[in-house]
Amino acid sequence: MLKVYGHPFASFYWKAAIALFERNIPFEFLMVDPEHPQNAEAITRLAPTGQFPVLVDGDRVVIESAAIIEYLDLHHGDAPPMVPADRKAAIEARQMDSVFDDYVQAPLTRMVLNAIRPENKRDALAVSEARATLDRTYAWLERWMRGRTWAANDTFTIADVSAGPALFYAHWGHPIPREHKALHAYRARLLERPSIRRVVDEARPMRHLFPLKDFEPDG
Ligand SMILES: N[C@@H](CCC(=O)N[C@@H](CS)C(=O)NCC(=O)O)C(=O)O
Repeated sequence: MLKVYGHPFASFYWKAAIALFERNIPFEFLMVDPEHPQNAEAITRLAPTGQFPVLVDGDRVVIESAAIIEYLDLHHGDAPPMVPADRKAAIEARQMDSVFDDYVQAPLTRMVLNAIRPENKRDALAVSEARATLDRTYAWLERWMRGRTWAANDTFTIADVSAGPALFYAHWGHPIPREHKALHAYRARLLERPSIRRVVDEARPMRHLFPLKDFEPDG
């Protein structure tokens, strides 16, 4: 059986888990936390900086959420691929996967990492830059999503797999302006998707771990 190292509250683990749930692939979940030091030790060996998700399939190890999703497309389950087989369509799906990872999830992560530092090591400038990046990306995504159901090619793809965790957490840390109606509607659509509902629900008992406390998530 496939093994996946991760943490139920971690957005990049969510990407792997959503793809696994979409494809109905059973897997053994290996929790990375202080109570499972053997798992933390394993990913330190398997991934360059000890980050997760890490997928182990027999003697094959796959790191990086996008690579894991493509690996599952190729080797596991018979659902439509998360990266479209058509190469032109795949470009848009990969493009939007990067937009959500790099310009939504990444600035939010910078805010979270800043908030969990000791108070005298916090960096207000980095936080305001992260918030400005989110504002610009939200405005761009609002224009992009008008008239669309899903983020790329109008089928559910790796782009939406990334968008689910990124928009869930980003809206919690830095709310999407009310007037971005297309983006709000897209986020709501993502949260209705059973695979995404499932990761949100599995993480629900850990919500107290989220360090940006100004706003309660609506998912
Ligand atoms: N580019 C990586 C990012 C992975 C990542 O940032 N993982 C986070 C959890 S969501 C992590 O391992 N955090 C713990 C750490 O950095 O020690 C991917 O797409 O998988």
